[in-house]
Amino acid sequence: MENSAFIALGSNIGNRYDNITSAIKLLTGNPEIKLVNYSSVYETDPVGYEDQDLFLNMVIEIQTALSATELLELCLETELELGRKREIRWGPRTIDLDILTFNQENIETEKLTVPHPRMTERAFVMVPLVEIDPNHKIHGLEKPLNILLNELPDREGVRIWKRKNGEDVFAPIES
Ligand code: A4P
Ligand code: MG
Repeated sequence: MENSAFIALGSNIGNRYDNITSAIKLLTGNPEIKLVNYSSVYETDPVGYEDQDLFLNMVIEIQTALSATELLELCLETELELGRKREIRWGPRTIDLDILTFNQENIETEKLTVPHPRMTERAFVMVPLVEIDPNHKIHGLEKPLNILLNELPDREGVRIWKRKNGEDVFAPIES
């Protein structure tokens, strides 16, 4: 399991929490993937296409023996399995799985761009990511993630919904 990746999960259709936890179970059910860490779950205002319901978003950290392309394929299969239909770009979705980073690699193929090109502009990605790994540095970016997050304007659109540690204990995934 030599590769390390962060994956962002988002859902705003149906039982959003079920969709997110089912996706994590499907991904980590793969023998080539090990769950290393996960964030709290956040409820977030829609970004990009605003006339849609609130999202739940979170981030997980995994170790994997899969290549980045194989991981993307698994993410796309998992989205389909959970009933994802692609209709409107940035529109409503049962589940969206985005590979944020893969080791320290820069990947630019027809199907895959890593680091995810919009990740540092989006508080719904950055808040959960910084919760897990505040000092993480993205290859090619000078500032660590927590500094980049502090510069984002729309942080109040991201509200804690289920805390990982605390009174509302959150243990969606047996790993
Ligand atoms: N693709 C390329 N790079 C990647 C990557 N790093 N990870 C390709 C995953 N996929 C990647 O994805 C289209 C294609 O992107 C895939 O087939 C893959 O080959 P998609 O999921 O169908 O497209 P999308 O998600 O509609 O577009 P996009 O640009 O990924 O959207 P974003 O940027 O993910 O935004 N607001 C809130 N509050 N919370 C959200 O989660 N999500 C979006 C989607 C908009 N607004 C949101 C949220
Ligand atoms: Mg996507």
